[in-house]
Amino acid sequence: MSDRPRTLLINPTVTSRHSARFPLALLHLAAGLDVKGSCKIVDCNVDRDMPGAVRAAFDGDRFDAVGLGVMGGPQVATAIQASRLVRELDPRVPIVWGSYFPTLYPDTALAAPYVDYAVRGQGDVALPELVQALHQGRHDRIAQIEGLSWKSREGIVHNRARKIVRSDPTGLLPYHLLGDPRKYLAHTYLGRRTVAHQASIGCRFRCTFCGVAAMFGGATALPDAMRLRRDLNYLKYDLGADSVQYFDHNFFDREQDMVPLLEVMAEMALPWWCFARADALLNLSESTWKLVRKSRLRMAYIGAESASPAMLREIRKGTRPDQTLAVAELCRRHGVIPEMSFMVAPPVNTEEETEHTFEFVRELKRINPHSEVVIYIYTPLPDSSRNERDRERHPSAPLLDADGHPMVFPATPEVWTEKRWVDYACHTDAPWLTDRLRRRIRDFETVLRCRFPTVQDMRSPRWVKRTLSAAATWRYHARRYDGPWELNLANRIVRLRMPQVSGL
Ligand code: B12
Ligand code: SF4
Repeated sequence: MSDRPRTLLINPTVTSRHSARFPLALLHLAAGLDVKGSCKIVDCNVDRDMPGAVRAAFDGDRFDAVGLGVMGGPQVATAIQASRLVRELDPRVPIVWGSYFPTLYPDTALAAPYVDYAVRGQGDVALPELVQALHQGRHDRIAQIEGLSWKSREGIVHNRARKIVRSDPTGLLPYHLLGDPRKYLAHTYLGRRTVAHQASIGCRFRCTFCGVAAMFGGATALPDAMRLRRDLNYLKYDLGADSVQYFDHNFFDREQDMVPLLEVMAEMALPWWCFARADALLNLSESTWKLVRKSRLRMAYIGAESASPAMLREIRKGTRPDQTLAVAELCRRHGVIPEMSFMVAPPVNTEEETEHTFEFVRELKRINPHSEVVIYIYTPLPDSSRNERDRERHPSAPLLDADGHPMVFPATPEVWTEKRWVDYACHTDAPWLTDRLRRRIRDFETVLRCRFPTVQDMRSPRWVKRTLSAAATWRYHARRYDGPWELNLANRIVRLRMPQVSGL
């Protein structure tokens, strides 16, 4: 083996080829690994024959470690499949899982025989340190690597947590490792060649339900304007991108820090989409809004979460329902579409909260009919998976299933692949829901989706959307959501798009 460590990074399949975007996590890791070694990336969202692609990666090559990014939900099954195959191809190569699943559930990930190491939180520095130690046979260093969980003879060891860093590779991300990066540009509502980009890392808030708070512990790191200019120049002029989807966990941070970034974006004038908070947008001054308009912000995904002030307090969201309504109006004035996400059916006051949210959505639509609405089931994280500090300061109430028994979360990745747990991870079902409420939520969503088809649906012709909207109008006005058989039938034929599953 050469004296430079070599790593294989795998993005197990999680979405359709059409929805595949830059695997930004693996590109960030590759930038760190490339400093002292080299690596290869296999993106199974693009290489649809996952076993074939993994086998081909091993053909004539050897690795010090294989890293897989694993998000809870449908990716757990494909990560298991890829990890088992890696073990078969080279039983000696250590397998490392990183991303949200092993961060939230490190013991569960390490319960699998095909996972040797779990990286909790950011991997940009932890993974290169691990690979270097493995390459040099320095197993004594493993216990010092912050953010790492691993198997010792005595059992699972969780090393100290690692602080978030804005790793700043001197150059661009190593896009060339993906072959031709242009294959990741997609035709979306924003433009014909939309690119995915991440400017800042983390989020300074600590909402109890959010995986981002568990991953980054309420910290954020912004890029400097020069770096953003360099990145956007490359994406726009070298790759030909005409619009940007920012994956930043929470784009609008403190106003004074955002202005230099918005100035760069206004120069580039690439229509964009981002995650944002209602309070941050409401606090922007008129002059900053002018920059936002100039930069061509088209849509902001805002976590409205709930119509109930009490629930918003309980989940420590830090925003209020009146701010959700106010930001819908503000966005209307500035020509930005607010894409509002709600979490219905919480474990307590389940039906009442849900109906209250339906009414609130109607109010939102009245204020700004262009608001897009995404509805999830509120599926809280188990206390054990929250960030250590938050767990101690604000322990959450125990979760009970429909029969009042304490919920037991899966102890192996395999159990997380069962439909009920995939649904839990994807916020589409929870054990405390009754069949009646499940149907009620589905029916409300159907009526709403038909009445107000999303602008993100590029596939359905305009006349189809108009016809469906007209067909759904009487139900929406009369609040007759239950059993919309005619809309279900029409939907089966045209299959309206669901952004909560496929992204933009
Ligand atoms: C892009 C994306 C997707 C894409 C996948 C990518 C694609 N299209 O090709 C799609 C749209 C498919 C998707 C789907 C889902 N997603 Co998603 N997604 C994201 C998003 C916006 C960006 C991820 C990203 O690239 N980040 C940029 C990189 C740089 O950061 P990172 O991923 O955190 O990576 C760092 C660390 O995690 C770690 N790391 C990551 N991988 C690895 C691998 C190794 C080996 C190591 C060592 C370390 C490591 O190091 C990285 C670099 O610092 C995040 C939110 C966010 N801003 O991160 C949500 C997010 C990851 N998704 C989330 C969820 C829940 C989902 C779903 C499972 C459910 C849902 N309802 O959204 C669905 C599945 C839907 C389905 N198919 O049924 C949650 C996860 C939270 C949690 N509790 O687990 C997030 C955080 C959104 C949120 N705020 O809730 N998603
Ligand atoms: S919900 Fe949004 S604001 Fe709250 S911690 Fe998660 S990313 Fe940050």
